[in-house]
Amino acid sequence: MPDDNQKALGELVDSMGLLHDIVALRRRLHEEGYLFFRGLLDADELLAIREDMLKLADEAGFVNRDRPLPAGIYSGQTFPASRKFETSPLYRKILELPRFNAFGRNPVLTLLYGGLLDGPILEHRRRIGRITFPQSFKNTTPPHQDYFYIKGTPDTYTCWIAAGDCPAELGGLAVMPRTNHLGYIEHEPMPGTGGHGVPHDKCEALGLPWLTTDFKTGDLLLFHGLTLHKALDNRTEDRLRVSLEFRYQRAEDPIDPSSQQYHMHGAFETEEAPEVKQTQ
Ligand SMILES: O=C(O)CCC(=O)C(=O)O
Repeated sequence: MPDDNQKALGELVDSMGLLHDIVALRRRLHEEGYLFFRGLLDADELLAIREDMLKLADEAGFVNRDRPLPAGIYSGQTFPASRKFETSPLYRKILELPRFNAFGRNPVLTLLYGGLLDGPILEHRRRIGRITFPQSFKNTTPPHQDYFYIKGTPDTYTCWIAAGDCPAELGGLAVMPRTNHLGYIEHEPMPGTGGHGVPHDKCEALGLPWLTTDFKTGDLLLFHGLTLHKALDNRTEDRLRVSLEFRYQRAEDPIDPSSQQYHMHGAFETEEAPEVKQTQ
């Protein structure tokens, strides 16, 4: 059974109407800790990335071949007990995909962040292309602030992007607005997950709502490094959730060396650097 992490969810506020007003967007980002843009990004490009990722998942045996590949239906094959998605050969291959890597430098994101951060920006090499399996609730990303993992500067901004429509039951992302003003909150080991986070009851005690939406391909959610956020459970019977993360900061701010490496650097079984020809 999923835990209670889907209850009492409010709706993200769409900032598309402020796209012409960068000062208002900066103010809203500072006040709320997040910005959401419905349909800002190129949906065709995202669907192509989704297909690239699903092809790799299919080669690894995780996609049901009786259904069209883009539907992303899970085959039911389990990971060996000793291996997590993030250290698997499949994930490592995803991190090498040229179209996925190039998306972090697309002009819409680059111009938007340049405006929001009001100067030269740096995009982290630590890009993430995630596949989340249905009914795998212990792997649902717990509430956390990215600063705990990303370090460097708290003024790092994450983009979370669904590659394929992602209604709430497929497990989108939820943010807790205005938590960027609370400073760093202590993170604890989250039993059974292998990761750290802020326990759900501690988050609820803050008295702020969790906000999410039924994400569509092309939507962009971005948030500050101290904004609490969490994944929702993928409660579907058999659908794979496919999502992307890119991170940006001011070029002049401190950066942790791990953000200049591909994600999970040092943790894979084979450790040659993934080759990404177009974007380096
Ligand atoms: O998609 C997820 O499961 C987690 C995403 C996340 O924590 C992030 O984008 O920082």
